[in-house]
Amino acid sequence: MEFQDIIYNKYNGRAKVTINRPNKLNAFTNQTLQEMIRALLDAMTDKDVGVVIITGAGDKAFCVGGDQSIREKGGYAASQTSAGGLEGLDNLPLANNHAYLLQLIRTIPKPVIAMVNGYAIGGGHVIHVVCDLSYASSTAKFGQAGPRVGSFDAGYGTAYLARVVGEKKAREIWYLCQQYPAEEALRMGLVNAVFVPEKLEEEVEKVCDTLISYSPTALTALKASFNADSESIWGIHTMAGVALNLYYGTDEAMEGRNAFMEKRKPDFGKFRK
Ligand code: 2NE
Repeated sequence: MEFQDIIYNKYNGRAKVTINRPNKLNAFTNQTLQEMIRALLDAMTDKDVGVVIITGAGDKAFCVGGDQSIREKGGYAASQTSAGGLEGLDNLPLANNHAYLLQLIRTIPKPVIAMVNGYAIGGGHVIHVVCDLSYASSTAKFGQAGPRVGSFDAGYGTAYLARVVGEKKAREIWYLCQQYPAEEALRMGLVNAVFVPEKLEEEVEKVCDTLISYSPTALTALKASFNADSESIWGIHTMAGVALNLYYGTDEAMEGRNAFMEKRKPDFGKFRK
């Protein structure tokens, strides 16, 4: 399989998806998301794959969400689907591709591990949140950026996050847009363990060995049962996606995006109703 924005490799029962845009802190475009979806569909249907790992290239970022440099009024620029993309999905808004990716991570009947090697911010943070397990480098930083940059990722980003860290913490994460170091993420139950950067991959490989040695059907049934209780959040997520696509057409949302790109403080005051 040919890809432009990700590296996809399979070995010893693992399928590994590495977001490969390190010079953009692994921010995603439609192309990136479609490639991730294609890779995960392959991992889902390959019976030699028992566990999936998602990570980012380089030592700075796991993923920092949508690529703000291609965001315009109305949303992110459509990708010209090239090798690795999903033909026919290139005209879908980025928020929809992101939503399908999140739902696929939940649906794939095998454990999906986020190996968080740096910043996990915005839509990149939500990718790790929906993974079955998250392991972080001690240098990783976690957080949401929406209200600061004119965006929101409600549904899995909010209601599901609240199940993971509790309502108060989830609201704080979204309302204040702070960045949380890995050790704090561990304390709030946002990640399963933290390792020094040199050990992260080795430790994740050990977890994979364990998972692969266990009954795949038992793991599949367990994953489905954990999902069942939170499945209605997919409905909230798709509804919020409709709102997000409308919001992206407003001057208020553009003020957030433009302020970030121009490295200035946003002026949202005039939009308060
Ligand atoms: C990621 C973060 C916290 C890093 O901060 P810092 O201070 O370490 O670095 P800096 O200088 O802000 O960023 C380094 C370079 O990366 C670019 C920056 O523009 C900067 O470029 P240069 O000045 O060196 O040329 N960069 C960072 N994030 C980027 C991004 N997302 N897209 C394009 N370029 C990016 C800090 O940079 C930050 O807060 N970034 C913004 C994160 C963000 O806004 N993410 C999108 C949220 S919306 C979203 O993800 C989404 C969704 O949730 C649902 C559907 C669709 C989209």
